[in-house]
Amino acid sequence: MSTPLPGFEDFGEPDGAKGPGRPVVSGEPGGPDGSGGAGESGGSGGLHSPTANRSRARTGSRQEIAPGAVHVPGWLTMAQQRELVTACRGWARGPAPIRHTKLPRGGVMSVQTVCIGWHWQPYAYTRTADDVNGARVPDFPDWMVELGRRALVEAYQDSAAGDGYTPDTALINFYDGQAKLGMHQDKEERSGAPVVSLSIGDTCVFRFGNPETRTKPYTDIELASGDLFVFGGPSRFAYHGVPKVRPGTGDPASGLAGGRLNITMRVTGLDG
Ligand SMILES: O=C(O)CCC(=O)C(=O)O
Repeated sequence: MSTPLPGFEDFGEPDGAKGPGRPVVSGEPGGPDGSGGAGESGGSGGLHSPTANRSRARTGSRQEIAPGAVHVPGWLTMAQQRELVTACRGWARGPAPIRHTKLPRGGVMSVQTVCIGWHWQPYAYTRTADDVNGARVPDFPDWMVELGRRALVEAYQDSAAGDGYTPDTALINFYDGQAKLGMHQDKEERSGAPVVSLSIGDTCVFRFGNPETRTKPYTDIELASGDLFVFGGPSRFAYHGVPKVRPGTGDPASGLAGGRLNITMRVTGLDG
């Protein structure tokens, strides 16, 4: 598919969103405590603020779903969500536009995906989007590496948890109200480093299982706009999926008037 699909690009384009891979807000300090408010509408608590996410999780709501798998509700500020939406919209335009991934047996995924750093297609990573238009995918930005490191510190409540964590790819998925993602493992990476998942827009049901089987036991949780989910350690290769999105549950202030955006940062362990 060579042109961006309707859906992600059409939903509530925020003012000033231009160009691929550049957040519009940069270097803005957070509020007095650096955290920003849960419903803030200004530019406070942007992606470059190292303190923006401090103490943002709703008190007592951080939850370990399985060993090494942690859900942190409300971790991203609204300003960060908007910046991420803008950056992802830029990447969705190209050089390799967002697409419904074709599966080897002829199926097509209902989710739309665009990649940065490395391009994923079933079931390998390459630097060029060979199943789209052959273009090289954008570099993985340093600000996202920093965000990934802060995510690990928060999820594992360990100031050293992000040390040495250098994600080099992200799969950016857009779900309309009907899209789903079947139970699968993220296993094309040659690294056991954690996966950092960020959700924006409509709430979804996220099913998190176990590394052995795509069936039970699993836990269903709701991932809402701004939520962080990290899975590493014994849960790094657990099956997971998205059986349902709840249309109309997102806040357009995130920059998405509808649908759900999910970003998973990973370490490929690949060279070149
Ligand atoms: O959308 C999500 O929350 C999960 C995405 C996912 O599992 C994947 O990209 O492999």
